[in-house]
Amino acid sequence: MGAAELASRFRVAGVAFADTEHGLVRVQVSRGGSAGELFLQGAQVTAWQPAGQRPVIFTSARAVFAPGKAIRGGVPVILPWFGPHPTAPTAPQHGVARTAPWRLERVEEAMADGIGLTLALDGAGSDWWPEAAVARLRVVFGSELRLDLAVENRAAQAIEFEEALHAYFAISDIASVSVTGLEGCRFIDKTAGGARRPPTGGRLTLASETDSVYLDTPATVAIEDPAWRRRILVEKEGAASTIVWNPWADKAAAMADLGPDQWQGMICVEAGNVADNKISLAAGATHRMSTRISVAGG
Ligand code: TA6
Repeated sequence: MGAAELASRFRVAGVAFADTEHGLVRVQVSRGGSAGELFLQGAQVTAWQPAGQRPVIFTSARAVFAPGKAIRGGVPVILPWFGPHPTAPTAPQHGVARTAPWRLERVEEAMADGIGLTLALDGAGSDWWPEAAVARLRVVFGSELRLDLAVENRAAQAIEFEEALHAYFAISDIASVSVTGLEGCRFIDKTAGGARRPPTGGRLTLASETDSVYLDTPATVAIEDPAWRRRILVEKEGAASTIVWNPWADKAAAMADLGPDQWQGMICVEAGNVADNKISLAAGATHRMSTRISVAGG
C-alpha cells in the first residue's frame, strides 16, 4: 500500500505518509512538540525527538534506504534470530523482519500526547522462517517512545526464536557516557569469540569495540550522558537480554553505511531475548516484549 492509499485510509492529525525516491514508504509523526519517523520496511523507527530534547534515536547520515537493505540506525526489529543464522550461513544477519514489508494495521491517538502505530508481519512463507507465526509491533511516539513486540505462534507445534529491538541512541561522545543497570549481570563478550564473562559490578564505560550480550538483565538500563546533561532510560518488560554495542573506529570505518566519523556519537542498547534467553513459544501462544524509552534531564 503506497502513501496516498495509506493517507486516505488512516486520517490522523500529525501523521504524514510519503513514498520515498528509493521505493520505501515513510511515516512521519508530530504531536505535542515531539516528532518521530518510521519506515514500513522492517517497521523500523528511524527518528524520535521528544519536545525540548535533542534527537534521541541515531540514524547514520550514510544509511541506505532501499528495498531489502537494512537501514543503519534507528530501532531495527531483529527476528527470528540474532546475529548469524544458527545453521544457514547464507541467511541474512539478524533475521528477516528488519528488511521485510510490514503492513500498517492501525493508527491511534495514544497516551495523552502520543500517536500509536501498529504494524504486522506474517512469518510464514519467508525462506528462513517457515513457521506460521505473526509478529506485531506497536510503536507509540510521544514524550516517551514505546515499542511493544508481540509474536503469535499459529503453528501446531512450539517454535523457538530470538528477538531484539536493536536501538541506536544519539549521545554526546562514546568516551564520556556510561551505562548503568547492568552491574550484576553476566555477559557474552562477542569481541572475544563469545567468551562468558562474570558481572563487572560497576557501571559500563566504553574504551574500545564493545559487543556484549548481557543475560538475565533487570528492567531498567540507563545511558548516562553528562555532557548533554541527560539520561536515556531504557525500561523493559519481557526482555531478559540487553545488548550493548559500539563498533569503534576500525569496524566503523569499514562500514560504508556508518563511516569513520559518526561512531563516537552513537551507542546501541538493545532490549531482547537472545542466546540463553531465547524464547520457546507453545502452539497458539503469544510472547510479548516491550521497551519504554524516556529522557531525564537535558
Ligand atoms: O547488536 C550488536 C551486533 O550484533 C553486532 O555484532 C553488529 O553486527 C551489530 O549487531 C550490527 O549488525 P548489522 O547486521 O546491523 O550490521
